[in-house]
Amino acid sequence: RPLNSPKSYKFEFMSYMVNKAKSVNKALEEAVPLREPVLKIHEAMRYTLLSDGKRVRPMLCLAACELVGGHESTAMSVACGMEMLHASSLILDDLPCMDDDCLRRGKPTNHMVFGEGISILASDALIALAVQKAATSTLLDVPPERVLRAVKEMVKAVGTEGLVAGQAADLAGEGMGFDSNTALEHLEFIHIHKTAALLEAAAVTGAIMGGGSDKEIEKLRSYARCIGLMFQVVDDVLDVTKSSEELGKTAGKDLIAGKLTYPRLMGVEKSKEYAERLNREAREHLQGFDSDKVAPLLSLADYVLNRKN
Ligand code: GRG
Repeated sequence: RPLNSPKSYKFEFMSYMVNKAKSVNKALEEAVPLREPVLKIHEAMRYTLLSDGKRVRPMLCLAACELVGGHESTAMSVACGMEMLHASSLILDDLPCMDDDCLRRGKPTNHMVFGEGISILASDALIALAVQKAATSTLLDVPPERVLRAVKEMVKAVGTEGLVAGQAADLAGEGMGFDSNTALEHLEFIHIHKTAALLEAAAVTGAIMGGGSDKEIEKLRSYARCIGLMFQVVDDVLDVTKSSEELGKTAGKDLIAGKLTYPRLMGVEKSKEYAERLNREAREHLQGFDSDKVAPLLSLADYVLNRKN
């Protein structure tokens, strides 16, 4: 199939995603098996971890590992760990004291089903399991220095240099007034920490496990950071186009309160241009890699830019 045909290219990527998601789902199921006696805490962990997600973070981790010459199995435990950290953050994000959501991935949120107490514990346990799982990679033929470096990147992406920092800034900004400059800075800080940090860690840990050079690891970090920001810009644009409200009109004006979004700050057209620029930047960071092996990551960038929901 010619790779320059957009249709066949998309199809190739979709089947790549589906295949990677299948192997990740199998490994996740094995990582949190249903045990006797069935405990509510295990059910709660499995409920969110195994529910229908796109598995973008593990896919990114495995693709980065393979890009630098490693094998899928080398990074699988770390890839599963990345999805556990993601699931943990989704559970917390949905709590009444955070975003207070009742639906996630088409199902009632974790706290709606299991109650807030068990839900918080399931989130904590998923972080612990993520680190435990990644650490077991030492049983493979991977030098322990690599495993340690990967674990360090994983936990960094969760704490006050990652998810926690982004969420804290999000909470602190609620109801605050911003002028257009500080608003953009604040929004970018939130997304770099809440979304890009975990995607970055996924790509970086994959490259570390696969034995990538420092230069390769940093290129993948920059690529994933662009993907993370682009994801949020596209998300905001989709929200506007879906609700068909002309939020773009407020661009450039002082923002008193309400949810900060890119269309609100720069208008819909400029937001779309920004997303396209991030896509170009993401691709530039991949220059110099093997052109066949880099195809999944190039396609992922296009997929994030062009998704419709
Ligand atoms: C201590 C783990 C921990 C977190 C504390 C609550 C919190 C801080 C951060 C929230 C982070 C968060 C939920 C950000 C949103 C990230 C995002 C883009 C979610 C949607 O990702 P997709 O589209 O979802 O990959 P699926 O369902 O496909 O996995």
